[in-house]
Amino acid sequence: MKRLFTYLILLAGFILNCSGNCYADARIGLQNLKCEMLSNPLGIGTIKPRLSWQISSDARNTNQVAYQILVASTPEKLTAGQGDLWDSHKVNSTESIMINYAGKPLGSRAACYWKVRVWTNNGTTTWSKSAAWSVGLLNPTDWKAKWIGCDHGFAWDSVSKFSRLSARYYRRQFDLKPGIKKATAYIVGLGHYELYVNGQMIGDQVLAGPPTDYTQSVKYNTFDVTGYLKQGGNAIGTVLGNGRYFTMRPKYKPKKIKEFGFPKMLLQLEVEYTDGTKQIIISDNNWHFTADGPIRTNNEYDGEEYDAAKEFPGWNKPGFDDSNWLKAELVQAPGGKLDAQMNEPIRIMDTIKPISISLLKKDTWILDLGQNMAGWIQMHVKGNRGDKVTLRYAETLQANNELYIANLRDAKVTDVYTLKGGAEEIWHPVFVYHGFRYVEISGYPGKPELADFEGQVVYDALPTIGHFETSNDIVNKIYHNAYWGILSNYKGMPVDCPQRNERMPWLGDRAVGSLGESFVFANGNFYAKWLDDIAQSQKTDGSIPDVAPAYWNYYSDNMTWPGTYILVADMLYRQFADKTPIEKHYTSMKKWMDYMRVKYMKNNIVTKDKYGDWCVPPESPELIHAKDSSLNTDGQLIATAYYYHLSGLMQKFAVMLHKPADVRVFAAMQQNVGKAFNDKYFDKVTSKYSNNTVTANLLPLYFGITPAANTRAVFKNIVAKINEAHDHISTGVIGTQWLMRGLTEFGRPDLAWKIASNTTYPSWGYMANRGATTIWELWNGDTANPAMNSRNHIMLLGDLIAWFYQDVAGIKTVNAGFKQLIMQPAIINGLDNINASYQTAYGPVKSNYTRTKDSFNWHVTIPPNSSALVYVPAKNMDEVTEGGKKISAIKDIKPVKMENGRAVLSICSGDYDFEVKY
Ligand code: RAM
Repeated sequence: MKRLFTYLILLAGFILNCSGNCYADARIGLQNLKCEMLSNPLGIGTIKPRLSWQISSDARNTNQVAYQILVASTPEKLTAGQGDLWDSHKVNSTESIMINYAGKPLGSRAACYWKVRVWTNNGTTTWSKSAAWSVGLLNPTDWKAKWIGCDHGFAWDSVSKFSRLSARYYRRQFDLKPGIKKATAYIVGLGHYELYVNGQMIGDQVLAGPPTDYTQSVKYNTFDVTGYLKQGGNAIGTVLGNGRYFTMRPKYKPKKIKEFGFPKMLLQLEVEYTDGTKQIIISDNNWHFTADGPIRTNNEYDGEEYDAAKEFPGWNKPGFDDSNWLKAELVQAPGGKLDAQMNEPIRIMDTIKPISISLLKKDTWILDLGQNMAGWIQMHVKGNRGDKVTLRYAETLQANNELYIANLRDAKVTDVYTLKGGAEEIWHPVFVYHGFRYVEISGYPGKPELADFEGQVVYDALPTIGHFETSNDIVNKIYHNAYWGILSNYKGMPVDCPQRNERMPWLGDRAVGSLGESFVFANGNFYAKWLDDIAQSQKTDGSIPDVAPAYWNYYSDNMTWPGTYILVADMLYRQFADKTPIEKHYTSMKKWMDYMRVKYMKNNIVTKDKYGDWCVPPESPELIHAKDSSLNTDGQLIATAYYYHLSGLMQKFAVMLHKPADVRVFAAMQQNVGKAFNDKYFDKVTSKYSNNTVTANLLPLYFGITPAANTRAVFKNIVAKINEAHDHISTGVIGTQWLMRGLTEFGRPDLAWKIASNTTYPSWGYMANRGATTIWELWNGDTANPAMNSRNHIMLLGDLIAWFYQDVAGIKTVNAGFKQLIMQPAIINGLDNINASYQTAYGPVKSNYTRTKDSFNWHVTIPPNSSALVYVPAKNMDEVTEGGKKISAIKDIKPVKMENGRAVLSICSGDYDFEVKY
């Protein structure tokens, strides 16, 4: 085969020329077809979805040169090669992710079947396997269903600070004709729902659907239920739990806690027959309900109580006698716009076998899962009708082996299961979750055995896409703790912690953490949804809260927490090449920047802050916050530095969106703010900012406020300050967001590594050595006041995880979405081995290296249709071999230059084994 194609890309100022090679026998294929980054896109909320695919190839230098997409309205047409909705024909393009659908206009309910084939420099693929998506109900008039519910409690309920509300069970029976072709169910169940058709549960989602500000947006789910229905009598059953709709603490602090109301639902089942006719079953007052079922109460903070003796077998099947059930009431809609859920559902993602069970006192046992987690316990139990098992959850134990619950505040976190008796019973709660490692079990009939319990780990179904392992055990343990911390706190929104009476989506915790997380989990849709939550919580004057959805009312106006709105939009673009959040939110972001400027900026200094450098290691072990002013950083300095940094991002967004006037405004703003910042906080004699904390110096240095001539001196002050702290961390939530990357960028990755691998206080390793299996809220989490001391909080991770991937493993995107990479692992004494991989939208990237005193071996994988500049540590080009050959003899590798002890090489896709012998 002849060379087919040569293409040029502009990469970090270099022209790379990745020319194709002749692999006549190259096997090239297509995989992972995705629509809107969702693996199962049913009932999506857009008629202009974006399509992506991955190319697989056993040849190096495989680059797409053209593609053809076919979209058909039926699988048969697609098989026959008829793209009746869209035939893109051959499009000469290297783009393989986020291709905008450009076929016939789609409408509500459109079913789309699609496939793609690509031409590459190494040959042409056959058509991919087919994939599908469908469109949801886009117009309000598509909805014929009515909201039903019951806007009051019952005798056994209580609407008080510690609310108790039983689950509501709804059912409807109906007849269907023969010849069912297709049936689709659309459902909203607030706060949470379970859906059954003819006795079978639909879907494997749990804690469905996603939390929002229900007065702004209400998410519906779509299910294909064709296979569950039959001609004749059918039944639908739903169970409604409280979730965040009926809040956990009603009538308690009305100014602080948002209340929505009693659980309610909307359901529409659309049935199509083979003869072309249609039938629709909707929620209305023909449904029956009861609140007197087995789930007696469900409260996210306090737990779930289930009385199996109150079960009513067959309630969700046809033929059940519901004559003593109540008639469903028509109720007010929650107020928010009906939107399709476009982020992954929550599922049981993992299970854990407990490691021990021990008797605490008569009839009371302590179960240890060995891992702090969020989810619940599934229990097997056999006993008499009416036996009650109580499960209480906690993160740690007291010295006397009792649960330590002081840090849960007033969350009762107690599940109670009442047995129906007879055969073995298996149970777990469904509308609440807990954050815990230990479970206290009391009232269990007989002797509970380890095998009777299983931890079920519950979080958003985001695939794990990163792997990071080093030769350092403590760093590996920290990574493990971070991994568990991150997943524990995905609950349809990023919450701060999963255990105490809080669990709130605090913005500041994710400012930079979300970037690190994006290397570990495919969180693109998740964070895109959260940006919508944030936008919906913006006040008309522009103010953005610290918690969004604003279940807690915290419009405190500061730069660091709300600023996450802008940082996350940038993250989604960089990591996933998703430009939509920037387009969608630009106006609201700008409005917020203007609001903060007009209201709080004086002489180009932002005069308002709230949290400072939250949670620095304090001067004494029991404190939550340092009182010693030399440890804290001036809040106005932090706010102003963030204003500068965020203006830079707004400038970048304005360039992307072709808004030249805004580009000028934000550029001028940056200049003015930067100047005022240096005038106010920089001491030219000592090169120290303000009171010389690491954070005070690091923010201006890393953000580029520090004049070029002073950067070395400022960096020296940072290093001196860290040395003064015996090479330990002294930053809180804010400083830690830039620390590891800052130290690395200015030439001290070794110091960053020291901080990352410390085991003495304060450090992530200290937490691990004190038994932590997640990350703590406080550096001194083992000694501090329990009032604010969660053991599963991830805000103190700062930029650690991003740094692990970007700088330690050396996997970085140049622009958006890893089409072009910079592979530049930091070389650190004492770090001998890295084993890292990351699934980009193009496919897997790998960076595995081993360093000995006389050699450096580095395995690199770059996925098809992307390219990289690799930085191999070497004194000169000749020292570097690949696969045992000198690089000058390998045509796939283009030497670019020598730079700071690195041979910089340009490579395209494929596997490479670099070696340097010293
Ligand atoms: C606490 C939580 C949260 C943090 C806020 C400011 O309630 O620790 O994570 O963002 O404070």
